[in-house]
Amino acid sequence: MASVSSYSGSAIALFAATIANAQVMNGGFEAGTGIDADNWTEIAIFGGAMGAMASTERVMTNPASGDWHMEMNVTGAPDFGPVAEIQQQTLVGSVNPGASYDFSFLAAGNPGPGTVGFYEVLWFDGDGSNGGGPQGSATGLQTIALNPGYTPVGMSGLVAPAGADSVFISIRVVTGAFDGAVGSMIVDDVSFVPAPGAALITGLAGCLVATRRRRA
Ligand SMILES: [Ca+2]
Repeated sequence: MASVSSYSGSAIALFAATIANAQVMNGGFEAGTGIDADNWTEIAIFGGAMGAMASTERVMTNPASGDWHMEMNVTGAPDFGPVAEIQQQTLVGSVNPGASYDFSFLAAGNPGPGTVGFYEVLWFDGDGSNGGGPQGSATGLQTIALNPGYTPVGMSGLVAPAGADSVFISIRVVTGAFDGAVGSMIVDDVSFVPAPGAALITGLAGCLVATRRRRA
């Protein structure tokens, strides 16, 4: 009996998390295999011959919620400035033109010399009905203020343009091409959801339409 009730608790928690992150899949990084999180592209760009390194891994060191989060580390060298990044393109139909959305995540980090965190959300045409690919930037390229503790990051009231059916999310940390350039960033609870105010307005508009139809 104990195992049954703990299973239903997990199922309810999972259901709630799915609703909260309706547009982003696996925004809390709980699903995955080892260091690879499902639904996310994990990128680590480094090279040269002088020891530059980058890593992007799902880990359990310091989650904001659940058991897992993402960790990105960069170490620069005189011949290379590395990049550690996560990306996700949401499903076709996850965004409706004209609707308003809120993008948010939690980030913390140690911005050593030369290190900056960035994020950007691009409107995207995933089914190719409007030429395919990016349909403009929702947020512009934004820097992330990195503090030792998790801090909310993001932007609200993002209105989807005509031709957008999804978004492309990029969160990354970069450092310089010099000795001593180093930094790290952790991320959890990535969310891209309809703005609550917009949902309310849509609901009210629906009521007005229904009222008019009834009178007619
Ligand atoms: Ca998590």
